[in-house]
Amino acid sequence: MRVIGIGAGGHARVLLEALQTRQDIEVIGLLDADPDLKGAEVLGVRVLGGDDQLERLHAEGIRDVFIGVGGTSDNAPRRRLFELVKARGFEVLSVIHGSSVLSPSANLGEGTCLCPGAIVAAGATLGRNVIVNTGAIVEHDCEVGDHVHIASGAVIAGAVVIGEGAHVGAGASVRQGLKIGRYALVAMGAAVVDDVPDGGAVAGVPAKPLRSGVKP
Ligand code: JB2
Repeated sequence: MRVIGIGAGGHARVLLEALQTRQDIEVIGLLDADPDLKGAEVLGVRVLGGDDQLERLHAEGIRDVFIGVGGTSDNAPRRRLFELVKARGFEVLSVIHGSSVLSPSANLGEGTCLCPGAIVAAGATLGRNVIVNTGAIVEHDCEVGDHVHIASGAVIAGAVVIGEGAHVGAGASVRQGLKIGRYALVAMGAAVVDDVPDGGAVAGVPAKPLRSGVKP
């Protein structure tokens, strides 16, 4: 299968390395919004230009992309890219690193990626375009919405519900059974012991609000 990657930065390299171990996949190019990167090579794969290349690539028969743009707090750009490629007729690959652990009773939506050492436990349900980053743990029976990013080393205990587009920062922990709202932000290293409202932001140990919630 011939595949295009969206983005040519750090997250794209993580996913590219995982894909380059697969015999059935050939990453034939990357697209990046930075015009200065055109012609550059990332792990031996050339940057072909920007997202305006998608139409041509589709016409040439490419049907599969991976979304290699991550982010550190705002998941709206990744949602926009997911919607863009779907509107152009592409399928979004779920990149599952060989060192990750995915329970057979867990469910992953389209384009959801597990980075090196990530663990997704029994009965967890993850939506579309989710990142479970390096070494992060999503425990049993969690429900994770579309476009969520669970950053490196974060631990989501059992049966937590995370709304669309939320960001859980590196090394944060979320107590079992809590609800993290849509597009909420959990700062890195936070220990979350209470629900977080839609659009809310929390930080610290135990985590306290940084801003109040906003209507979804
Ligand atoms: O709309 C876009 C777009 N917006 C930004 N389309 C395309 N095709 N590319 C886009 N980009 C490109 O994504 C930028 O020009 C840049 O080259 C790349 C993002 O690279 P960067 O290394 O800055 O961030 P990242 O998203 O790969 O990684 C962040 O998120 C990861 C999950 C970093 O903060 C990492 O530390 C983190 N692990």
